[in-house]
Amino acid sequence: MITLYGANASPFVRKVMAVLNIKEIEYKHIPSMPFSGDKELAKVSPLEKVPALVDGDLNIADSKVICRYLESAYPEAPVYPTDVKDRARADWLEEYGGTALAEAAAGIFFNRFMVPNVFKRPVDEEVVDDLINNKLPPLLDYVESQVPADGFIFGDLTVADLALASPFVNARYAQYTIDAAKWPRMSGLFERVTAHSAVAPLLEAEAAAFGG
Ligand SMILES: N[C@@H](CCC(=O)N[C@@H](CS)C(=O)NCC(=O)O)C(=O)O
Repeated sequence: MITLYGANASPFVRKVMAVLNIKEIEYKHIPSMPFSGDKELAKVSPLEKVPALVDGDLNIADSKVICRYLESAYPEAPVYPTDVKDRARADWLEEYGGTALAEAAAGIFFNRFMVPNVFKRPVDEEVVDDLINNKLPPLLDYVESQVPADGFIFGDLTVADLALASPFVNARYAQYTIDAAKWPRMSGLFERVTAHSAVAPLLEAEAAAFGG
């Protein structure tokens, strides 16, 4: 049986959990918290980041590595497009969602929630303001040019949709929502991803902790 390590409110852990749900793979979840000196996490995740995954004698970390492994090992219910160019574009959007976009969108959550509650430091609203008003808008402008007005980016829900939407679940916990007047496509995609049957139950489970 697969074991997944990581706090379910991480945008990266949520992405992997959604993939496991789409593929209907049973797994055991160990709710490891990064930044906590968790010795068990350090054993399975050398960089002490979440997620990490163990499948029999295989131990890997990093959501992109994990999602690719799951796609290869459990090909039923694909989570990446099969066309070579679509696949490359999906890989790029996953990269974009997991780097600059996550830093800005999940960064709002990090600063408003993690900083006071986990690191016990006061919230610096100037940092949050910079993320919301300077960092995020050009990133969202680009995303808006990449996503469809209806449905998902490649027809069925893929990792590309999950990677772009997941950081905004965190942002929403920190009172940020995508302005539908400025970014109607991404706002709509976010609503569709979060309502998807592979994602909605995850958010219900998180809601108990974050009022989601
Ligand atoms: N590229 C990694 C990023 C994972 C990541 O940064 N996870 C955060 C939690 S959302 C973490 O574990 N941070 C702990 C740290 O940076 O020490 C992935 O896709 O899995």
